[in-house]
Amino acid sequence: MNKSILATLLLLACFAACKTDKKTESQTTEGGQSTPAASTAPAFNADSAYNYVAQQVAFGPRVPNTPAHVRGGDYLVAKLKQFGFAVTEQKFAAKTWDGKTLNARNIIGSLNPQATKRIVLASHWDSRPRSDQDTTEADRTDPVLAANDGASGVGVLLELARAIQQAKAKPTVGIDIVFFDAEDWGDGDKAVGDKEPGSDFDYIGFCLGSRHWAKNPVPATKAYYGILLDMVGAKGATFAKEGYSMQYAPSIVNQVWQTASQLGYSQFFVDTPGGAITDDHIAPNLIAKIPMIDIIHTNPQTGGFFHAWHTNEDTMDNIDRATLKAVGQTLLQTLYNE
Ligand code: AHN
Ligand code: ZN
Repeated sequence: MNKSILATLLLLACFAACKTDKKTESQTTEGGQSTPAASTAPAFNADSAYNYVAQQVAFGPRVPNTPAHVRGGDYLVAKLKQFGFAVTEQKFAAKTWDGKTLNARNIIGSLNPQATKRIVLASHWDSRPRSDQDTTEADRTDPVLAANDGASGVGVLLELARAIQQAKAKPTVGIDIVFFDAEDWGDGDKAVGDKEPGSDFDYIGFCLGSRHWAKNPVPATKAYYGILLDMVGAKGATFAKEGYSMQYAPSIVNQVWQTASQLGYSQFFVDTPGGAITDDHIAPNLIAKIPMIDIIHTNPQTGGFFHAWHTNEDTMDNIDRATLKAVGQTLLQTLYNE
């Protein structure tokens, strides 16, 4: 083969390769217009997410004002830094409905801090101080290990952070991961008169960290929207379209559920209206005016929470990699679609 034929063949080969590359950048619709195709998100590693849940649980219950809470918080700060996020620790004194003062800390990790279009991803990281829903009365004063009710959402977000750090293609939006503290001190039976000023909404003693953050948002740039994760690790979890999410941010709910459906996760993200739940998305919506939705496991039969909610049984035994994967991959794809 002479040199000029070889050069022509190489040129043709390169041309063919370039042509196939281009195909992934745009798609032609039936109408003939070219629309940008969503970039494919990196893979979410469910084993890795599971380990991040287990590592939090290994500290013991992360109840505010205990050494396990301090160690658990330090672990989250270290992980976010390791994954290349700029970390802010928002320390504050949280006043509880039963007269206690908690040394609380919201932990915020920011990626792509210059981006003006930002998305908040949140989960509470504290453990409930009492297992008041336990069937065994003697166990009701025990703190909750909080594998699902706390650590699961945090584990998903840590793995999401790691997956983005490893990925060649980064999302174009800015991302703020917010770990809210002191969510779970509330009491629906005893706490009264904990209303949001100017609103009928009663927090019944819950959500102290998200209320502090919503009044003092970090970073100050108002997010385009937010997604809260709560109890996203149990086997066979179902996420109905939570009531306040549908009231404040229906388009975000439908966008996330549609992305889940496209990825084959409709058995988790069920197309059913759910109850309205007091949770960490309320203050961001009411105070910070950020449309934030809540992905939360409820039982479609009873409308209640997952079976081990606020009991001694909220352990790693309930955590299932398939659920973590469905939530994490859906979130990653949602970010890469922006
Ligand atoms: C109520 O119990 C009213 N809301 C649940 C908020 C929560 C507690 N999420 C997890 N733990
Ligand atoms: Zn709880």
